[in-house]
Amino acid sequence: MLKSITKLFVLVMLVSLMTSCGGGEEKGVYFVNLSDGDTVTSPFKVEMGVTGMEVEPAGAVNEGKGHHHLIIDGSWLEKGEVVPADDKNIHYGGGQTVTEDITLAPGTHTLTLQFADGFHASYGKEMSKTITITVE
Ligand SMILES: [Cu+2]
Repeated sequence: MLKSITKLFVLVMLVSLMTSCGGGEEKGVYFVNLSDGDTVTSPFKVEMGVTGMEVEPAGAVNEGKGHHHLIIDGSWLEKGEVVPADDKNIHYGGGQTVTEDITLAPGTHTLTLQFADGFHASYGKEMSKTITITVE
């Protein structure tokens, strides 16, 4: 009896250890196809990745879910701040993770990925990533 309880205990410990490893995935966003310092030509493709959260279309606020925004020559937004909608702040409210047609003037630009909730309220710096690219 005691032996089987010990076995069960060890099993439970192992399972919880494995689960916590999987759940310990760091939250963040990243550019799948671009790196800091890259040179591109317009129009160019931007693939957006996220870890620790899930992409869903805009409309309702659900915990742990949201959509991507691409901020051109701007900065990440404080948690709770609503992402503006203009030609420098592009929403992917359909739940898109890729855009094929970003066109920018030649020169140096920053691209910021900002993850935000279903009402477009920023998840803050933790859920953002900024890179600098050169457009030829
Ligand atoms: Cu949005």
